[in-house]
Amino acid sequence: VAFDPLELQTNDDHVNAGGIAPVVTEATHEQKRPPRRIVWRNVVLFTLLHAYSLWGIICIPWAHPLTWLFTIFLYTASAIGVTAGAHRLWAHRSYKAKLPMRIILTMMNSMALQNDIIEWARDHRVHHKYSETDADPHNARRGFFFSHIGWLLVRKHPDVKDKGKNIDLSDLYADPVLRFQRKYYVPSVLLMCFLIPTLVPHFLWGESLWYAFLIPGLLRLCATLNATWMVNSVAHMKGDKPYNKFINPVENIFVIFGAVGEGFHNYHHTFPHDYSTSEFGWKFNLTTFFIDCFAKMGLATDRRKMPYNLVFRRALKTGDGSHHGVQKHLQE
Ligand code: ST9
Ligand code: ZN
Ligand code: ZN
Repeated sequence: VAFDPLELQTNDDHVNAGGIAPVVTEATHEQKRPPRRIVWRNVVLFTLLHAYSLWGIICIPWAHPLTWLFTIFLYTASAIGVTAGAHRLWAHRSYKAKLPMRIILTMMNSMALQNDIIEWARDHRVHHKYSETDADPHNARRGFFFSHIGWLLVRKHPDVKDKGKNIDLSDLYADPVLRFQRKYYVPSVLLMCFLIPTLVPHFLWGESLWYAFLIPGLLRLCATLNATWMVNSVAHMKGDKPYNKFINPVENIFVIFGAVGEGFHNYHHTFPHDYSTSEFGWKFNLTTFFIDCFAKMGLATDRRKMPYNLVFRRALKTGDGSHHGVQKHLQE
């Protein structure tokens, strides 16, 4: 029998106190997988989004330079609404945020159009608890396309819903800001993701409505979505595993740049409660810088951080040997 590295898969579960998930081979998964049910509405919408984004790329040279800057600003703001907001604050509770910060993050989050935060955090908790199984909404064992965008184009596997039922979401529903966002999700997206990106360039520096809609609107949205999805696809496939070689998530430099600090994915799946999702502080990690600035203002508190000695011991025990501290230790 050929050696299958995926057989060594373990589910390192720090989100909910669980054990090691049973190892199920890809063959058994495929046998019991129900037929794929394509959601054509999503296929059409995502195809249009990518087509118009290409059009946006072509128009960039004719747009106002302030529109370029504004596009980068909105990319960053909406990305941080996902990373510092939906991900590190709400899905993982890796720090606490006072009301003004929660409101700002929620507005930035609606700009990213990635589902409301309660739904995002629910899927993400399920992703950590049942990584690389059929209960993982974007199970990377189903291939690059599925984990990148395909999972948004088909009905979810029944395991996602069955196993997801047991995930505790009471903390999310207890937050009035999240209940408000969920209730008014569509108007909040219309305002933050489409109206503001289109109207601000038009009225402040006379950009054409069409270019403003196309570039800071659609192209920026498409870019943040793809950068986010790369965490699920690329960062579950190609890169080093300094902390835990028995899981699929990796450290990937391209994802680290695009996802404003969320590409240290081997670290993150090993220590999901670390508010920085990496051991390197502000290095390539705009999100950590953002949270630390809000901490300086007293709006972010209780930031949870893994002490270096525990990270090092873990890397020594289960890492693939690529960890800087482990390499130094072995040379000595
Ligand atoms: C988007 C999200 O893009 C991206 C998330 C990426 C996550 C990345 C994580 C990586 C780490 C963080 C890094 C961040 C980096 C950021 C960088 C930024 C530059 N548990 O969903 P439905 C139940 S979204 C428990 O309709 P279908 C539940 O009862 C893009 N139960 O399933 C639910 O009812 P309700 C924009 C669950 O029919 C019911 O099932 N959004 C769970 O199979 C029905 O749920 C879109 O395009 C669960 N996990 O449809 C929308 N899930 O909700 C796309 C479901 O009422 N979505 N249930 O409680 C859809 O159209 C549909 O969800 C579907 C599946 C077609 C995909
Ligand atoms: Zn992951
Ligand atoms: Zn996470």
